[in-house]
Amino acid sequence: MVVIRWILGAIILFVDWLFTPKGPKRNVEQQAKVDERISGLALYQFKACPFCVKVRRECKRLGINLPLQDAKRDLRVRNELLEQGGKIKVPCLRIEQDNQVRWLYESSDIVSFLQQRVNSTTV
Ligand SMILES: N[C@@H](CCC(=O)N[C@@H](CS)C(=O)NCC(=O)O)C(=O)O
Repeated sequence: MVVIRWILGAIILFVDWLFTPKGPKRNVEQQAKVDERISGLALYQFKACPFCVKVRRECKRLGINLPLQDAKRDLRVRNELLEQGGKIKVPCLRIEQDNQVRWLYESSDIVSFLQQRVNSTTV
C-alpha cells in the first residue's frame, strides 16, 4: 500500500512538473501589489497530495508564491494544523488578517478564495 501510494505520488509530481502552468506576466510594481494582497496567507500541505497539487497549480496560474508548510514531515507544522485548524486535512489555507487567524479547508474553496484575492487587485 505504501509503495503504491509512493508510486502514485511520484506520477502526480511528474505530470505536474511536465505540464507546469504558466503565470501571468507582470511588471515589478504589479507583482508587488499582488504579493501584498496575499501577505498573511500560508498553505499547509503534503507535497504529493493531488488536492494540494491542484492548489499549487492554481497559485502558478495566478502568479503567486504562497509560503508552503509541510504538514506531512514537519511535526511542528502538523501539530499547528491539528491544534489551530482543527484537523489534519490538507490542503488548508492559513489566513491571517487584522490580527485574526482563520483556517480554510477544501481545495476548491481555497482556489476560489485565492482567485478572488488576486483578481480583486487593480493591477
Ligand atoms: N475534499 C478535500 C480532500 C482533501 C484530502 O482528502 N486530503 C488528504 C490528503 S490527499 C488528507 O488530508 N488526508 C488526511 C491524512 O492523510 O492524514 C479537498 O478537496 O481538499
